[in-house]
This record gives sequence, structure tokens and C-alpha cells, in this order.
Amino acid sequence: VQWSESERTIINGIFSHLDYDDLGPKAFSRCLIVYPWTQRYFSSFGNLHNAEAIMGNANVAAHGIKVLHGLDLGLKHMDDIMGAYAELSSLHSEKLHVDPDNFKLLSDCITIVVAAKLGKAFTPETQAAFHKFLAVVVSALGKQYH
Ligand code: HEG
Repeated sequence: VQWSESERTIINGIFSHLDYDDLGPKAFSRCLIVYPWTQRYFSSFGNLHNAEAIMGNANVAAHGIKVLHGLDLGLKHMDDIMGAYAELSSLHSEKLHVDPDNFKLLSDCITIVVAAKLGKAFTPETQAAFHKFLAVVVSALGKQYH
């Protein structure tokens, strides 16, 4: 994957202003609500019975923050995203048995909450760069599946 200087600047700019503690829970709870089959991996998280329960669930919030911080790996290793996610990909595949289609669903939810947060600053160029970054991460997370 090749990154232009402007893509690097945009992506680093987005993350430098990102409030993980706010957007992580929002993105992950949105995923569990809009794509309810993703709940199947989180049976230990307690009450996920409806949107309100999900949004008020502390385990969901904590996991949302953890997942969003999972993107730091890609940010720190933009020139070797595949290598950076090899271990996390194996974990999701071999241990957690997460259907890799779900990575795309969560990444779309992340895009929505970031776009809502940035408002007018989420320009087409910003969207394109952010989308590219997430697409590479999603691809890397799916890489160790076989
Ligand atoms: Mg995953 C754990 C990152 C999508 C289900 N996920 C984790 C962990 C990270 C992470 C960093 C902690 C790993 C550890 O403890 O060593 N996840 C991550 C990213 C993305 C993603 C970056 C996509 C953007 N995860 C994802 C999706 C599902 C899922 C879509 C299921 C629908 N993740 C999952 C589960 C765990 C993790 C079940 C273990 C949770 C636990 O038991 O605490």
C-alpha cells in the first residue's frame, strides 16, 4: 500500500484529535445495535437486550475503547499494516472465531461516528483517506484467516 504525504497528514490529523473514550463506545455500540448478529461474540458482556442496554453497558464501552486503540497499531506502522496486524488477525481467527465480514461492519460504524464528530471538516478528501486506512486495516485483520 502506498500513502501520499497528504493522506498521511490527514490520517494522523484525524487520530491526533480523536477522543477514543467517546467515539470507541459510540462506534462499537452502534455496531452491536445495527448489526445484532455481531452480539454473538459478547455473551459474557451482560445485558445487550436492546439499544438502551447496549449503550449503557460498561463492558461494551470498555471494549469500544480497546478496539479503537487497536487502530493505533496501523497508525504507528502505516508502511507495514499487514505485519502489524498479523497477531491480532490470528487471535480473531483462531481463538475468537470472529467472522471477518464483521470487521467491515465495525469499520463503517467507526467512519460514521468520526464523520459525525468532524462535521464539515470531514471533507471528501478526509473521507477518502480515512476510508483507505480502515480498508487496509480490515484487510490486514482478515489476512490470517484460512
Ligand atoms: Mg476485536 C478483542 C481490535 C473488530 C470481536 N479486538 C480485541 C482486542 C483488540 C481488538 C485490540 C483485544 C485483544 C487482546 O486482548 O489481546 N477488533 C479490533 C479491531 C477491530 C476489531 C481493531 C476492527 C476494526 N472484534 C472486531 C469485531 C468483532 C470483534 C468486528 C466481532 C464482531 N475482539 C472481538 C472479541 C474480542 C476482541 C470477541 C475478545 C473480547 C474479550 O473477551 O474481552
